[in-house]
Amino acid sequence: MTTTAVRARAGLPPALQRRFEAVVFDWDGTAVADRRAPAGALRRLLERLSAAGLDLVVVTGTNLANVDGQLRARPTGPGRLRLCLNRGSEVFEVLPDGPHALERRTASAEEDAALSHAAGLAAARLAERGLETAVVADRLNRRKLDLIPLPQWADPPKAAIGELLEAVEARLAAAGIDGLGQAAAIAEAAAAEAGLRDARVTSDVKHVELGLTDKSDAARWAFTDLWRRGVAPADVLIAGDEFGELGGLPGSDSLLLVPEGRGAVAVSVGREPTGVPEGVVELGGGPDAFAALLHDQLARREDGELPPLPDDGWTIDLDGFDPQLERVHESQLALSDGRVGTRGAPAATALAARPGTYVSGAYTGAGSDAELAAVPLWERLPIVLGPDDRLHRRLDLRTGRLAQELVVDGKAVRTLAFASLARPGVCAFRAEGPAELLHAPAPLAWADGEPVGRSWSADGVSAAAREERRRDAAGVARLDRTAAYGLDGPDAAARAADEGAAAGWERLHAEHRAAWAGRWETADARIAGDEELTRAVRFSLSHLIPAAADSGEAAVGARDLTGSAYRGHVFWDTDVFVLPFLAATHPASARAALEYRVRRLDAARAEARERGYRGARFPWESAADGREATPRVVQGPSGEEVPVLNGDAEEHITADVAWGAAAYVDWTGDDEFRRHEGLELLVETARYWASRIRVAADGSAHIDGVIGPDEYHVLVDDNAYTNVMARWNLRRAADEASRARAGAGGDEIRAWRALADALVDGYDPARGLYEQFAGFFALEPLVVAELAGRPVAADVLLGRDRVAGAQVVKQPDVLMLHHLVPDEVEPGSLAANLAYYEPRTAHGSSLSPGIHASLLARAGALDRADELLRLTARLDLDDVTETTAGGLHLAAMGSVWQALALGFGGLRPGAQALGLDPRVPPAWGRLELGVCFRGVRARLTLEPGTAVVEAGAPLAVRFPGSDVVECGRRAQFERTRHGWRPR
Ligand code: IFM
Repeated sequence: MTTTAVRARAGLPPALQRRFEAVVFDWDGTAVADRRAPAGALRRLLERLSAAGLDLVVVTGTNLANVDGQLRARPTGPGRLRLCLNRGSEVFEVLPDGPHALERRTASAEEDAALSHAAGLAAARLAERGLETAVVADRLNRRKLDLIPLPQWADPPKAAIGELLEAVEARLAAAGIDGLGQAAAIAEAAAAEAGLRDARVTSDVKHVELGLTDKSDAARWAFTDLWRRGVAPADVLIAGDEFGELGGLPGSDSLLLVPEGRGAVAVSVGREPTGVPEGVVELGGGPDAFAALLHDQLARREDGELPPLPDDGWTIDLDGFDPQLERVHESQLALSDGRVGTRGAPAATALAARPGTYVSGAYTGAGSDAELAAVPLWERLPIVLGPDDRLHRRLDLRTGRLAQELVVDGKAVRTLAFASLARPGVCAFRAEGPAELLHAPAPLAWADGEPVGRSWSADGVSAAAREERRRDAAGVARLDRTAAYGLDGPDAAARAADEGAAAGWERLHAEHRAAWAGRWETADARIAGDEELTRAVRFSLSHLIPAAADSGEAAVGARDLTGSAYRGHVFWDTDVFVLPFLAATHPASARAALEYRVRRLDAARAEARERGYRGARFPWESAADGREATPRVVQGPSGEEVPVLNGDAEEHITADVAWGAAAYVDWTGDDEFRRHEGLELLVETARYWASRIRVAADGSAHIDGVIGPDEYHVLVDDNAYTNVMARWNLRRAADEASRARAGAGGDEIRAWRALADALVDGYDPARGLYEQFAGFFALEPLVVAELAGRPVAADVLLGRDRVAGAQVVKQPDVLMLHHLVPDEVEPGSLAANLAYYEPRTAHGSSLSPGIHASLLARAGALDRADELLRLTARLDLDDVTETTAGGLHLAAMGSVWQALALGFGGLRPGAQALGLDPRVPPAWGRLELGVCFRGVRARLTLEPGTAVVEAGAPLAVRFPGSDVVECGRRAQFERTRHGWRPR
């Protein structure tokens, strides 16, 4: 940091003594003294700030020729320079080759006529009082009524505004008008009389201006745009010179204080004769002071200062170090970009901590021994955290960044880490503190602190890291570290690390933040009346967003890359619980998760063949090679050996994989996949079922000896879930193969349909119930809800043998059918099956309560649905099942999204339209959801009686019992006695 910058900083008020991520500023009087002032120094400063990653937004009433003509900045980024001009009517992005228009709001012919009419009326009203004004027709969206008393004021310098005001007020007083405020009120009344809706009446002292837009529109645009780049209002500095009243009117820069920017820091560098509104920092000093502020921001960035992570409702904070809960906390604070995941352990070595970095698809060992490979860590410092030291960790859910503050032996170290969502596989770490605490012997290290070096490679996984150190004038040491991981060999890892380091920490940071913000556009969900529930829901979404990379293949394990439980194996959790979220919010990631299955189709064929069947049989658990990886025994609660039969018998996985592929097609409309890989998956899985099904002498078809989703009952016959999913699989394969005229011949297709029709499904029309498997209704009748609080591990509570002989269900089994394939079950059978099975379900799996929440919402039982949604959303936050230490329950997180989107929102990807059937609990007020259907991104605002669809392009929606409605960019519907109708 230069000595000038140190001096400039020393004089700044505390609110400004920090790093900002964006500056939104006024032009005339703030950035430049006036329009004739030389701006060369400012140009160079803004270009350097852009290169250092700061976003800059000019908001001014004037036009492009004036601002760009004076500034001529040509920034290279990563910080963006945007010009919001003409009082909020135009936005330009300035690139190295000059300004490019981003937005332009032009008045329609009607609006223009209304403006003229309003301005004419206003001029007439003023004239009636003896004040003659000329109406100046201005570009785009406004008319100005000239108040200038004398020609010498035609282009007044900013410094002379006080004198001009006096002269104008004298002129108004002569007409009996009490200041600018009253002149504006007269114009406002005229605008209303002329029927001009939402007119903006302002004054720059020279004129009274009537317009369709003003600076507040520009500010609103700026904050929305910054939010989309991952910059929260709390990270923004607003600078102006006229916040206080002028001539009875609010200062023009007070229009920058819009609700969208609540939380931003505002500073005035103007003279402000009437003071500034509450909350605005009064600095004074004009453009020189503004330049000093910018210099300070530049120095902070060039010194490598860490960006703050403000607590704006999107963070998870953990204070202190609790050895008992440490591993739970590390899972909760895990970072991932879909290719590499890292637990949120302290950056220092600490007893009881279990740091870990995992690379997607990187396993060691084979068969059931295959487990996620341990790779060296990238976020370690050479510090040991003792019992008296302090630790605070904050995860920003919106941008996937983890900040830590450690105080070790009284010395403070701060860090920030992220796994780049913009460059999956690349991780960035920054630390500041005393040099000796940052000086690790090598950038890559093992969990116990043992140094590894700058590069590492084993078992096909490679890692490389680069480091840069510096020290600022105040003596604070700083460290930037970039690491890269991958399966493409050491050269690729080294190249990615070099490229990351060359891009620089600020660029990595800015692009990562923007990538996250982009994902929230379609992934966010908000329960307007409940910020704590919203935060818990967003916690789930924030771990689902980076669950899968969006190219190549993604092996998404049950705990993804947040912990080593289940050894990183892939289950149905991915296809059925996680994939719908990805397909409906970021299809490329869903496609990568499916690619994992596509590339293991041969392994699945081998599984089927070796068991004497045809087609493809997917393994219950799998790792890199796609072969069965389920352990054969596990240790029971008292250390006893428990045989595990799931690998042999939990066969529904084969239909689940097919279902995931179909769900992806239904959400995305990806025809290429549908006709090729998707068809192959459906056909090969159908072939498996066709060879697996036993046809009895009476012609009925059966599947014997399976385990359904309810794992308390093993080796059962005719499990309703397995049979109906197999039926669905055969029928969907038949439909797709006939439609494509490929994949299977007519005889085979006919045989599939016949088998599907013959499969028993356990439905008892008299009771309206599906029997979970043959003989279930004859088991000991036990209602677990009456025996214990739930969730409960009923097999532990009652013993494995007792639950095996009782009507106690671990997780939805029959009910999964109502959730996944409602068209395959008896119409109207949801209520009876919910009423029967839910009280008998222990919710002994984390996969259970979220699906029930979804179904209960569909059935209109909103209170219980809300209760189970809350339980699921807090499952890992509260470590409800005491298993979070091993990693987050990603499938449960997927079920949180499904409960909201499919349950409460009633979303269904239909053939011609997105199905909608909202059931919003009145206590919630409003449920807001993002979604992407067939390439169209939409935002849904759902209330008990209304639904608003805002889409980036025309979107077809359908409410139950109604025709398809083609929504434009915005459509509103209301619930009537006859169903939902457009309003
Ligand atoms: O796939 C699940 C299963 O349904 C219940 N036991 C845990 C598995 C992995 O999450």
